[in-house]
Amino acid sequence: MSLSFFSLVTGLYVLHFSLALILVNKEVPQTRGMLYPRESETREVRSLDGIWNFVRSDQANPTQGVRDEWYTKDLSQSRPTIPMPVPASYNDITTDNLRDHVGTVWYDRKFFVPRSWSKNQRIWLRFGSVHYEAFVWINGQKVVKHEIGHLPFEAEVTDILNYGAENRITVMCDNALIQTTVPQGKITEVPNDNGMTIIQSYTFDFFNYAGIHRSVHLYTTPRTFIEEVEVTTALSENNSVGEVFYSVSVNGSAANEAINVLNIQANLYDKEGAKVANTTSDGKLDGCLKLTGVKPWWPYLMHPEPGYLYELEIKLLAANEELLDVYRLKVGLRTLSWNKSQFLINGKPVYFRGFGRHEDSDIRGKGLDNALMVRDFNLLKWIGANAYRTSHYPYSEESMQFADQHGIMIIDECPSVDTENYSQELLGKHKSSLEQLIHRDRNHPSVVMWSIANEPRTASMNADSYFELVANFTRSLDKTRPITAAIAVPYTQDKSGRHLDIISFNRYNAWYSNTGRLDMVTQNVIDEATAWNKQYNKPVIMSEYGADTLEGLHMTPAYVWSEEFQEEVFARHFKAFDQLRKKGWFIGEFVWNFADFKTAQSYTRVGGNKKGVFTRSRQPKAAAHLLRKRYFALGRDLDQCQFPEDLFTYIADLIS
Ligand code: BDP
Repeated sequence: MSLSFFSLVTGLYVLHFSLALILVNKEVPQTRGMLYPRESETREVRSLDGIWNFVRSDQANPTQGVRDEWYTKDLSQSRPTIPMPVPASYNDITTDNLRDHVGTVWYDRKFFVPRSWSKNQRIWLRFGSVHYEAFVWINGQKVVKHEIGHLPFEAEVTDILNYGAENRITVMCDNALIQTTVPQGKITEVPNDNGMTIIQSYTFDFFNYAGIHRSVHLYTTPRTFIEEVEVTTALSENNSVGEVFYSVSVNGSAANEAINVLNIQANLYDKEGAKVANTTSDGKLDGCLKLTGVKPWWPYLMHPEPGYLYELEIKLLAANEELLDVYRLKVGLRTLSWNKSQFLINGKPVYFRGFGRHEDSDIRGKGLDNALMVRDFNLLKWIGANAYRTSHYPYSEESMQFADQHGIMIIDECPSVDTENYSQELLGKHKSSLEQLIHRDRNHPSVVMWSIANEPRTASMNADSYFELVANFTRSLDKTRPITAAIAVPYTQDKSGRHLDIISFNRYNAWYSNTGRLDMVTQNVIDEATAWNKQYNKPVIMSEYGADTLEGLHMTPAYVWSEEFQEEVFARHFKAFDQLRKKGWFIGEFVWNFADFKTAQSYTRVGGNKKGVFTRSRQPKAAAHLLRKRYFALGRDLDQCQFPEDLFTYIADLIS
């Protein structure tokens, strides 16, 4: 072997090793507390939502506010402020180009803390979510910092507040996404007409809305209080006997001897308010409530009474029976199980019929909006869907509660989109996003699956060990739900599927591939789904398919972007799905997307992504009526649901 050949081979070998990343499974910080703020006889909740004062930093000088300590006085004393609604994304509120601002922005407001609140209790400040990174001060003192949007965070502020007086809260929010944030992005400095400017780019297909996206609350707890409640359920005897296992954590050292021994009194009430089970623990913080004649939690259209919820009342008692704290939450009794071909709820196989969605609307962006949420659930029920994926990040806690109540199943996705350039730091944050998500959502009966990523670049060499660590970590936090990821790389290249329980794949036949070719949909879908199943021997879901559609554009024969084309694309997929369903391992179909949504500017997007079955203002396109007929037909075929009276338009008396 010549020397030059030897060094070439060595060079390649070294190159191979330098590309293979050795990932270490490091611990991630554990979330504590953060129960959804609810009033009770021992707790008060106050909203800080409203109009706040707002300042954007100079893009070229994002840390100026911190250096100049803007948080030590009213923002208006440092810079002219503008009014900004909370909760809302700040991007689409003004008429100048705040939309494309990159870097930090500042919010502040004043609020009173009543004299009746005192240091005899604890006061907590809680944010439903701030995107992407938040730094919070009260009365000039730093109270909390949090990274990763769409997830709650809180801090105790008891010792910082002025009681019976005015207080100031200041928030700095940073929307910058880099290669080690979740999701990832890139910041580059480029020349423009005024010299140099900063550009934020990202590969994911939704607008990087930012700001205080969900509600801000102050709430009180007693000094010794219920910090965590974790609930799991079991059903037996043909779903007629139920068990609710609860586990409580208490925080607060006992200032008085009497509360050194704590007991939990747990009461379970049905929908009518009748007590159906109760226990009192003896010095323990966990236990089980058993009940007969259970009404299990069923998905919408799988049962005449879907989304049945009990109320679990947790009372923390001192040894002398003194009531220290009370927290109530809704509980649905259901079981989940899965195998190589099925996913079952309460022992019954599930066929998912749903959507990928976005939290997105005109003006408020990703800001929590109850009107929009209720409208969306009305539309989901109108169209006969039984599920959606929280593509591509955790949705509001309010919507999770709503899904519980309405029996809509959720595939709960963490904010990792288009995951690539795997690194130790990214792994840590990705795992942390799942830890925070599972901690927040573990008690929701509607959550039936965790999605650990959307369209990760799983063909790359490091994806195997990366996703093994992410999936194993997720499993270590919750063994009661299966794990999936929405994969888009070809099955021949994927390195993540073997770490999942259920395979989900996204594919745009007749749109991104074979554009306009309606004759190249059905067989391709059948072939690809079958190949995924063959490769991994696991249940398969088509988690995205669809076509951009401009409402009101009609063309026959069907042509891309027209309403006719969207309907045809759907129908060709339905045909594939029906053949796949017969194979026994195909368990669901999710249209992309529920509604049109905003994206970054691009020549492929007219005002955003138009693959919605509903417009951005939540009105149906023609395909919505078609999809509705299919979803109800599936509901009747599989789950014996009733058809709504207006499902079919009268055309003629065909019976006589
Ligand atoms: C998929 C992505 C989704 C996009 C969709 C599209 O998962 O976020 O919006 O494509 O391009 O690849 O419409």
